[in-house]
Amino acid sequence: MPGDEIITVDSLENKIYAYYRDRTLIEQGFPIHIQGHVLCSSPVLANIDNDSYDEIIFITKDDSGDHYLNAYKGNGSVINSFPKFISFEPYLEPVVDDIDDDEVLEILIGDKAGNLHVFDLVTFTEEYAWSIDTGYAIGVTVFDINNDGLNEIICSSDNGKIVIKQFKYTHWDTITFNDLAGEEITGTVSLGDIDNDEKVELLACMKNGDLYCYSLDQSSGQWDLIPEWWRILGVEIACLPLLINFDIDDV
Ligand SMILES: [Ca+2]
Ligand SMILES: [Ca+2]
Ligand SMILES: [Ca+2]
Ligand SMILES: [Ca+2]
Repeated sequence: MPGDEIITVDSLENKIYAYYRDRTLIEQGFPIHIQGHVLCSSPVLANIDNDSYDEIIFITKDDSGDHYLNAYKGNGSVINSFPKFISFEPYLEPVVDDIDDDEVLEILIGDKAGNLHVFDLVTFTEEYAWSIDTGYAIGVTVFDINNDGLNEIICSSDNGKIVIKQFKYTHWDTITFNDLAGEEITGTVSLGDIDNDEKVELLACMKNGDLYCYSLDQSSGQWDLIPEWWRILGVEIACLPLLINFDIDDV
């Protein structure tokens, strides 16, 4: 049924198609095509209205160059009060998660001035905004790196730094990685326990073909480079393979 688990695909014709898991094309309400708008992001799925189903969320740009956040239900209908006007030029693929433990989803969107904006997904009021060091935010991921039940925001920037924002209820801590030798990261970093030692690893792919892997020492808070996981792939890497199981108790 529409709204059941689906796979969405954006096309070069600025349309979003949706498929059931058995690869059947959903025809009711799809493909989504907003006339006069250019699709500016891949779709992300998140449950905005607290029913049992995810909505499809994506950014578009209209003829005058204004950007909008769009949200559609699985039957192709628009969610009330969307689209939302975005007052800056978005740069990152949007990421949706609850980053401040209030059981309300936020959406994270970077801009070309190097800031990361965090909005309440439902009301689209801006809750937080940070400048990401001196570079552009080129990738962001949300993950509980220290297993304390609170998500961290891990943001990679084009100047080879990784900035981690850590929610502390009264404030946010910032941890900056400076160890990447100024190499350009290809985008979002991946996190998970890749060697099953109950410590989380961070994988970052560099444009020069290197793959860096760091392990977090929880007691010192230091990220240690794991030499045996440092791979020189020797080819330019376009993106990072995803780690499938993010549960740090598991492999
Ligand atoms: Ca929903
Ligand atoms: Ca929240
Ligand atoms: Ca945490
Ligand atoms: Ca590990």
